[in-house]
Amino acid sequence: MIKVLSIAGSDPSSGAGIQVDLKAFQALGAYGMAVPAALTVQNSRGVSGVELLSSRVLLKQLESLFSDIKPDAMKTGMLLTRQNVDAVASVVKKFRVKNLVVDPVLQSSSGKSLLDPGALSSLKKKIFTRALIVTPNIPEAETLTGCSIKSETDMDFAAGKLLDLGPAYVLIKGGHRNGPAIDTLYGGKTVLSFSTPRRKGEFHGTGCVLSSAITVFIARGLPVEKAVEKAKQFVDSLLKTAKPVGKGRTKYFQF
Ligand code: PXL
Repeated sequence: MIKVLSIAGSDPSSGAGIQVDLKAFQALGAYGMAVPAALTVQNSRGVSGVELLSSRVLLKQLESLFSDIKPDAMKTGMLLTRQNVDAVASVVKKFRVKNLVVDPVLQSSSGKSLLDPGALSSLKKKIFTRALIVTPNIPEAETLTGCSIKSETDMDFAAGKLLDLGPAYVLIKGGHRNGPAIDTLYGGKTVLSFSTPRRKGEFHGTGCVLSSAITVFIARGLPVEKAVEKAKQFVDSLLKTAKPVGKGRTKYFQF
């Protein structure tokens, strides 16, 4: 049995965060586990609040889990505080987590901050260093590097800066740009681009599902290049059938 873990925020509408991560793990046939790092107050119209959870309890949960069930791969999503980032980093170090997928969630689509600005340097210094792959979208890559990304050259430069922080791979997601949705993977022998058609509408949880699917494929032992390719195809298949679930416009995935 393949076991995977998500450490991320809770989205009660269950289109993002640990709830959707578990759905993706299940859909891909893995045994999914989840530890919440923070809570959001959220419905299909957006995030209206963010609540802290104790980093001490987060650490206790992770220590308890890792002393018993070691995941084959794990991902991090919304971590909210520097204390949470530090707790996750200490567990990654102590239990020598190798297959670490880091989705550097910074903001909700509605603009709510999902990571304190004071946690950025810890995330880069303590988590990125130990990551197999980091998966920022363009706005996240801009914040993480301080570079503005307007062209392919800018993206290559920002990816280089992120790779310098220590992860083996960086996947920059171009979904926020116009034209086809092109994600670019840096860190292997060659730079690889993955393109899928742009689907109509706004979607909720795309980044969460992509990083969860990458986590499952890595846990299965696929090389990162193949894991990203298959995860991207998985997300595209979900985009085709996604539908609004509440009063908001954003479409949610039906697994
Ligand atoms: O998509 C980013 C994201 C991640 N995790 C949680 C979220 C969101 C966006 O709203 O709520 C918990």
